Amino acid sequence: MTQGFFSEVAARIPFGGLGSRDPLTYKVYQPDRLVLGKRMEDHLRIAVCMWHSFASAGEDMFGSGTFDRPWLESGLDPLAAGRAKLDAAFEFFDKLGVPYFCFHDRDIAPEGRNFAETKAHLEAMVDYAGERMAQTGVKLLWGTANLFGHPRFAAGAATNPDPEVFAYAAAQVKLVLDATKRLDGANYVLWGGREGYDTLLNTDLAREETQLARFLSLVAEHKHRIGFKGLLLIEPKPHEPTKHQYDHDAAIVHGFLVRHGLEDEFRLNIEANHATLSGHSFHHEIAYAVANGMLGSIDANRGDYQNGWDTDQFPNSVDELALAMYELLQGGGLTSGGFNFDAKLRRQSVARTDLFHAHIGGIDTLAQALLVAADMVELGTLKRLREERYAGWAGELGTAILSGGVTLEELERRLAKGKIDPKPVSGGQELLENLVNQQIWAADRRPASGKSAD
Ligand code: XUL
Ligand code: CO
Repeated sequence: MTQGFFSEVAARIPFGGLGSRDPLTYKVYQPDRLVLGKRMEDHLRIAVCMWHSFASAGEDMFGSGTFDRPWLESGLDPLAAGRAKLDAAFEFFDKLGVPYFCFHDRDIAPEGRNFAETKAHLEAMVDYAGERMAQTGVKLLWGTANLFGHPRFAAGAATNPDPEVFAYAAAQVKLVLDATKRLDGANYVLWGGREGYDTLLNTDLAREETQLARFLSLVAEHKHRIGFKGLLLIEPKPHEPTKHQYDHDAAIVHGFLVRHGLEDEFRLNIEANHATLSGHSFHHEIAYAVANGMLGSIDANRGDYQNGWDTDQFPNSVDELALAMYELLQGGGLTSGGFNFDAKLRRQSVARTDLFHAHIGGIDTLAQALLVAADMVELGTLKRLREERYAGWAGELGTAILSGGVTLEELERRLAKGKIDPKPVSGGQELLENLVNQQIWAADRRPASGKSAD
């Protein structure tokens, strides 16, 4: 195990169980524990992101970096600093014991003086990441291109009024998709960083939609040309940084893809805090994606109910996550996607060890939510009540309606004959809420002490 930046953590974080007093142990997460016949690690496919955890020093719009991150200090040779950043990151992934990581091109490789130099930087850093991956066994969940940080993208990338910016963004995505394939990444993500508008006064909506569709078609074509086997994922977000982001939420992205015949090429990367920013719950966004065969991967985090912005905190609510996890399990679970911690430390969490506390807490929350959701699946209560609620649709009337066998006139005739007389039925919401809470509170699933359940 590499030593260096996280020497206060000597070895891999062990399972300690709920009775453990050691904060640097997992209380619930056990990679090998079987849940519905599958290892916990294979259900969750956890990833750590490079941007918040290794490429940010904790700056916000009012102040500079606060974090203790020696690889980000000013005055360092950019490529040497880039290698140190990857050394620190892989030491962390390995000690945390997670199977995956995610990155933007700019997280691992600095922009050069021109495109050729930027490309050379990226290739050097991708090679270096490949070495670290081989050494630690940590894999790439997804790569992505940063098409929002540089001033050239201030008016968008694919949706920019200037086709030269479109070309630049396209070339950048090509390089990162090629790199993701080279690193055997499981997926490639497109978050529409500044694809949206600050004001409608200078914006041609129809034109920008056409540009975005063309861009995504080019990406899908390139994926097939190079034989990349992973999923292409679009990450919805309703606003921030622009006032209105085109990829507003799961349903809007889905509609866009269907309009442009791209629905078989892309899946969704659903982020919890983006869901709540769009006025939906995370539960809703997952349920929508599952119901429409669009679920790809998940960015795990949470917002703050007092604030209307993307606070990207680490998830800590089993109550909320269990419901999303339940929909996910009902939909067959993740395939090539995973749970990526697109989450950042608070600015006062300056110690490097805070990265461990944050991720341990987030991972345990996901693990506990998985256990609760698996219990709900096994018990089948929600499924049975849901099925009973729609049972009428399996009868003669329901089948006739859905198969197109009746007209409005026929339905009116049936009503007139007094054959149809619907009665209100309880939706049972409070009962269902109690059943869910009962599962969340159930004590018998919890490992009682520091002993591993296996
Ligand atoms: C921004 C965000 C991004 C994407 C990747 O809100 O979530 O970090 O996940 O570009
Ligand atoms: Co994200």
